[in-house]
Amino acid sequence: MSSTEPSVFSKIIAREIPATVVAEDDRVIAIEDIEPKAPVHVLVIPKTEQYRDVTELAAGDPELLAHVVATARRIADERAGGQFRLVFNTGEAAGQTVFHVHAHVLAGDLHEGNLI
Ligand code: DGP
Repeated sequence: MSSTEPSVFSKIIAREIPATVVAEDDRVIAIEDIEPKAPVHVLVIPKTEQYRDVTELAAGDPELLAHVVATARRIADERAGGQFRLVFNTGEAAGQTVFHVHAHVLAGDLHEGNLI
């Protein structure tokens, strides 16, 4: 993400790009992943794009990180009986493609084949 071009997630938050929104409040939005890797695959995204990854978010706004985790918990409770995997890809070599911090909430019939 360059500092001048909004991230794809900022465009979704601004409703410039469509997405299936499953939860939203003043600080985060949760959307269905466009390429689901599990029966439940939701992204929980802080609305601010000032943090590129979870390490920056943890250092800069730990309360917002806790809110991301609590939102993931609630979605998993509602949709997957409370059992879930929470993934923050961190860095290009680790599979991160969007440099606007986001949590993958994965649940339902997880196995090695749908690890992201
Ligand atoms: P990561 O590889 O951790 O940076 O994950 C980025 C995820 O974002 C990836 O699973 C696909 C998803 N994604 C990318 N573009 C879009 C989009 O336009 N809409 C939705 N819903 N998801 C997207």
